[in-house]
Amino acid sequence: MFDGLKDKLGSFREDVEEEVEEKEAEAAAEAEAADDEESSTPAAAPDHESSDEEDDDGGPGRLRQAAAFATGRVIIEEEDLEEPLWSLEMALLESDVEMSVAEEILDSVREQLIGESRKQVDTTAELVEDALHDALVDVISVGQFDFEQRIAEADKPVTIVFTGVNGVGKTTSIAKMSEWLGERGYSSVLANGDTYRAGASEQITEHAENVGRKVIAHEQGGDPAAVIYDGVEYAEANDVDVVLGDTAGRLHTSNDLMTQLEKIHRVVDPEMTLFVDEAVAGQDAVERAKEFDDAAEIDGTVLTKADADSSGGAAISIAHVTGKPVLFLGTGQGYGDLQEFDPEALVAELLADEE
Ligand SMILES: Nc1nc2c(ncn2[C@@H]2O[C@H](COP(=O)(O)OP(=O)(O)OP(=O)(O)O)[C@@H](O)[C@H]2O)c(=O)[nH]1
Ligand SMILES: [Mg+2]
Repeated sequence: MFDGLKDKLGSFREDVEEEVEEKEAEAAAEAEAADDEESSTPAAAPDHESSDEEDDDGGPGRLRQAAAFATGRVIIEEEDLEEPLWSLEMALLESDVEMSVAEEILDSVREQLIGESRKQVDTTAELVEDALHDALVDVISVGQFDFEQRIAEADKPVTIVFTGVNGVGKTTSIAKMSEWLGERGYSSVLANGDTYRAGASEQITEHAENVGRKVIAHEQGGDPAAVIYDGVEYAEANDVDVVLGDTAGRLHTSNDLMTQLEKIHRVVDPEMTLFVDEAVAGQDAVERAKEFDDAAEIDGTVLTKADADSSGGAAISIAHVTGKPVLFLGTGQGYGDLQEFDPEALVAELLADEE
């Protein structure tokens, strides 16, 4: 998962390390040269007081560097980061990280690294890692809330509606979510709001049988809101905690989507509407998330097929672009392959040293 991105973040760390090592070598050479000068030309008529500002022999930067070197530190300056940051930007964009999100990450890393010697500095690698960690966590964790707690606190039955384009994994995610909830002690019923596609009912029924849940379905062509409503009635009558409502895959540009989701809202007032898309779709998934959120406010995203995604761009960008959190990652085709999205854990993994 996200291996390509992981490699690229590793390269940034190496780039900065290289720059700093070069700088250290220069500062060391300079300190040596200054020593030599001092011992060979003692008392060179100090007719003016030397200060950082007035020093024109190599500029204040060199003096500061030499001083910093004497204390075992090297100051990272803007120019040292220019090339590594440029490479990082290219790497993020290549990884399908959305432009504004990449810029935010760069600004944050730049701000945190420049002038870094004033604090107690560890190794350059640690510095870079901290800066990347903070920058990534900031953009990734936008809007995060505790999903399980929200389920626990909501009035029962809790209705969750899943929306998104064709074939991204909505129905599979519903079955996985049902498992996930079951493991945490919540019962659930599946409602087939995809009354549009032929075979949708059979498909969700098969998933439901596999995970041992009840499905509420109507005839093809029926009203999705009515199916989900029946799901809620069934849940109320049978003390079921959660109603998971499927919908037909459709384009965010379709007026139908708005009309349908609006009707579902009117009829069953769901606790959450989750947008489902596939991580492998990269920028397209980010675009769609934004458009779905504009068309029919979403509460969060389920990002499927993360197991097949090496870029990580969608996972990094979606929350920042929509202002709504990524809540789950689909990590395979099994019913257990749904992970609660944990920004800290994801960033830790992205920045972990190669084995
Ligand atoms: N590798 C992988 N495959 C997944 C994941 N989630 C779903 N899939 C696969 O994606 C395909 C489509 O999944 P569905 O659940 O049918 O997608 P959908 O959004 O309901 O599709 P429509 O109802 O046609 O709009 C299936 O073959 C799933 O097994 C995942 O996290 N990882
Ligand atoms: Mg489906």
